[in-house]
Amino acid sequence: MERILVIGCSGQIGSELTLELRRIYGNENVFATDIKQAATDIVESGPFDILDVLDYSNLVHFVVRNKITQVYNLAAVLSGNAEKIPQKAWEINMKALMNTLELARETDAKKLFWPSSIAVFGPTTPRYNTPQLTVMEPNTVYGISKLAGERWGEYYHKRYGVDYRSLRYPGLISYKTEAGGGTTDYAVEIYYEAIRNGSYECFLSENTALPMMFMSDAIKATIDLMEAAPENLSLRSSYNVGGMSFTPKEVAAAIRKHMPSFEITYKPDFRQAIADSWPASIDDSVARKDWGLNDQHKLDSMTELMLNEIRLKLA
Ligand code: NAD
Ligand code: AKB
Repeated sequence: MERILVIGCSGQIGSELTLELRRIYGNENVFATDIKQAATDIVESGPFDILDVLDYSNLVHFVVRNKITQVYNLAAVLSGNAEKIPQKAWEINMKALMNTLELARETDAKKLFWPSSIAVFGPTTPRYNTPQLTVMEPNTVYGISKLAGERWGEYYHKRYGVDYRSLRYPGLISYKTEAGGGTTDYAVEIYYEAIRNGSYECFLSENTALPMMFMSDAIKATIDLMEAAPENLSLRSSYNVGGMSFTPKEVAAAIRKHMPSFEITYKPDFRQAIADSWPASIDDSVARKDWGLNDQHKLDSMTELMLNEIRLKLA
């Protein structure tokens, strides 16, 4: 029986991934942790503890005491926030990863999921249909930490047999928990503001295309990757996953199909330069071939869901 530790269960991904893992593996086998309080549904459906991934000794004790076999490590400072505190963000992002790699080397928690990002690519990378293997010269501290992290993950797999697995998530869109300080956050905020105010001031320019994925597709992809037979995984760096690609102007048009009076204005800030350095769309054919990536949502179906769910949530 797998016993699973989720680090970062209170964040945008963790708040949904934890519940799905509990549905599959049983509530009592999924240990939710974070440095901040979790949502009521997580606290009430299974074990929840405050745990700092940067505190290695506590982490090891927790894992041994609870006989953990798998770890999903979601703790990180995202791209927009990282640019405000570059040295600190590097320290946090790398230590959070290295502690769980060491944990996997030293304990029975041998299987580790750690998310990478489209931020591993940079301005010299081919921008459209970005290949799995290509030029990678990220120019953000977040992207540099994700690229270094991928290299360390592959190294621990080859050198120490750690069962490290990873996805290069695009921008993730969800209604349960608001996004945590990234460049793709506009694509979550826009739906909230549409319902709250009928308008949105976007921090990216109207034609900035970025790859995105709806949260339920991302969670399915994550668990499918973790459940894939090891012999099917040709990559131990991180898999491209693309989902869909759209611009702020296109999301606004999709929202107007349901709310004709919705208005958008554009006031690009420092995150524009980050978005301009990232791919506009992603080639994820290796993930499709190796372990059957099969995402469902496109812009229109996701927009309808987002508007309906946020309307209910804010009512
Ligand atoms: P988030 O900021 O919403 O959540 C991260 C969680 O980690 C927070 O609840 C935070 O309290 C927790 N945390 C921070 N420091 C911690 C520590 N020292 N110990 C324990 N917990 C700590 O982020 P998210 O959007 O859920 O992203 C999770 C992971 O996925 C990150 O590695 C991020 O880089 C990656 N990712 C996210 C996206 C996206 O669009 N959401 C895209 C690409 C990659
Ligand atoms: C961010 O914008 O920082 C994240 C990501 C794509 O890694 N959403």
